[in-house]
Amino acid sequence: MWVVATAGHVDHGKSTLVRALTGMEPDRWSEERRRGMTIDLGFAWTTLPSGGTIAFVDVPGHERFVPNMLAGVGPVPAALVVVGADEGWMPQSAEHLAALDALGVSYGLLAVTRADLADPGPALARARAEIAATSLGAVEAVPVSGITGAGLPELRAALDRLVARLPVPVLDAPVRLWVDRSFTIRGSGTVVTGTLGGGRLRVGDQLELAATGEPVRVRGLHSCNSARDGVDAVARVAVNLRGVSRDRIARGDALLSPGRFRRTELLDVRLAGDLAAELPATLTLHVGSAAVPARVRPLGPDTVRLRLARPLPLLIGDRALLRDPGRQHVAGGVTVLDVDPPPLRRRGAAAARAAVLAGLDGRPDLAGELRRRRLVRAGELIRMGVPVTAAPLAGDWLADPEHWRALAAHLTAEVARYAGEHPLEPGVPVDVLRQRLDLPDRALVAALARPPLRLHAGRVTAAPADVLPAPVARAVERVRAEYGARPFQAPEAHRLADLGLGPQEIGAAVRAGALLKLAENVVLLPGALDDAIQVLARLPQPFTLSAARQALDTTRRVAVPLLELLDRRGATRRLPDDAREVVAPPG
Ligand SMILES: Nc1nc2c(ncn2[C@@H]2O[C@H](COP(=O)(O)OP(=O)(O)O)[C@@H](O)[C@H]2O)c(=O)[nH]1
Ligand SMILES: [Mg+2]
Repeated sequence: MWVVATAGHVDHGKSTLVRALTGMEPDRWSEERRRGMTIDLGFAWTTLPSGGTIAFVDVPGHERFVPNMLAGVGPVPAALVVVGADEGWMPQSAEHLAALDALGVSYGLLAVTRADLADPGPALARARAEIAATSLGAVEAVPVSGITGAGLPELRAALDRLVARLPVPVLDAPVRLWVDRSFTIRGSGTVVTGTLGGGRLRVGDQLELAATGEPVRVRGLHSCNSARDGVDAVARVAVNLRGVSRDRIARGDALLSPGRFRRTELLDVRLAGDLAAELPATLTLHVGSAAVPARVRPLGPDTVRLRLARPLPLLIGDRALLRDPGRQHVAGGVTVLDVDPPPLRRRGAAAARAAVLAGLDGRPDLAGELRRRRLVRAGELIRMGVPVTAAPLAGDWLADPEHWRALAAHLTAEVARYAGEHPLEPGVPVDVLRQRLDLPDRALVAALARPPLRLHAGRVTAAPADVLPAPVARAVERVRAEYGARPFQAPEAHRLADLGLGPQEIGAAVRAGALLKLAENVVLLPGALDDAIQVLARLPQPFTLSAARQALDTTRRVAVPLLELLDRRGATRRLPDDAREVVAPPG
């Protein structure tokens, strides 16, 4: 299916033409039919000569209802511009065309209606020239009469040629269905309709209400009045929602693929045509079917920051329109450059921001976003409309390569600084580094701690474990000199204190493999374990604690924890009668 919106001045024959093409009544309201004037959007569809289905979103032409018109064309990529042959180019011909141009609509067709009432030539020439100057470019033009039917076969053929040129919809795109109508059907509950421009919907799908983020489930789907299990873009679609009351969803809201959009109230945009300095301070932003008041803050000559009265699910590159409801004219188009812009707090921040925006064009650019944001989650970027093609560094974090290198250098410096401040600690706790580098996630510290840095037991260290602070190394040397010949004599607590070996120093020496700790304040030199097994293996097996103590020429203070350590290592085995035997004599 293809969807085309009408455009043009009131009473030029848009609804009549849609009626003639489809046999359906686009003016849904009795008031519209009584007054003979379209007030709100109308929907009708037909089969083209090629066999494809075309649906029309018929818009009101009256200037009072321009917001309704914008809600209709916002999500639609193609337009049928209608100009009356007798009246020719009129104010809302111009305003509607300006709106299509602002939204970047680039596929269209011109129908010069009421051709039975006047020579269509002049109106056709003028309209074609006006259209050629916009995003629509050169369009086919067909004179028609909605009353006599003259020209309708030619118009149908031209519509077939138009839809054949329309871009192929992206079916794996996330769904953002802008709601243009919502109503209740007895027995079914809430139904919303919209133009599905990309992606696919299935009965049972879970979606998100844009206004609140609330999850909703698709209970039923209709397209062109027939029930469907699934609907692929492009299509007019009616979605029956489970468990959503009618008052919670209305025109301007949207149904979204979960997790694929961020709701933004603050965005930076580029103006197409308008000068930032000349815009009023408050305007209405029209995008999709939504119309939201926006505070305008000029940044550069053609860039502004918008603060919306309520959040919208916008993506980088979205086209929208700023309109001044008071002055009743189209202010012009905008392209969304950033949906998560930095706050402007410091002096000069606005000017700096303007300089950044000057280099953006609304095309999502991963490398550029990383450069500007430095560190960002992949999911955040996807929700801004930036395709993520790079692998995350940790968790789902991505970083600008240059920033990442700077962080790694900073981390190395902090590890060295901390080692200087706390020479006896086995490295810097990960959380301390996370804070010092102002990182949002511990996983990033781990990812940055690359060799020669090491991450062990929640700490990052630069020094290999066997490098001891000099005073500790000297103390260990003294122990070695004094006790090397009496390997099972542990220095007394007061001797350790004299040597400057407190609990922290002993801990550092043990981690470095320079001392062996048997118990609090009981240390031996590291070779003592192997030596002890040699000695014990020469005893008659099994042997008692007392026999071991004598053979090792030591005290219970050392022998008890030493044997227990050997037991734990599996070198000795403790028997039920408290005697022991050597399990694996040294080879
Ligand atoms: N003679 C003639 N009258 C037309 C034609 N198209 C529309 N009209 C009449 O013009 C008036 C406005 O038409 P309508 O379709 O409501 O215009 P819209 O406001 O653009 O939707 C109605 O009275 C129609 O009957 C046409 O091609 N020929
Ligand atoms: Mg109408």
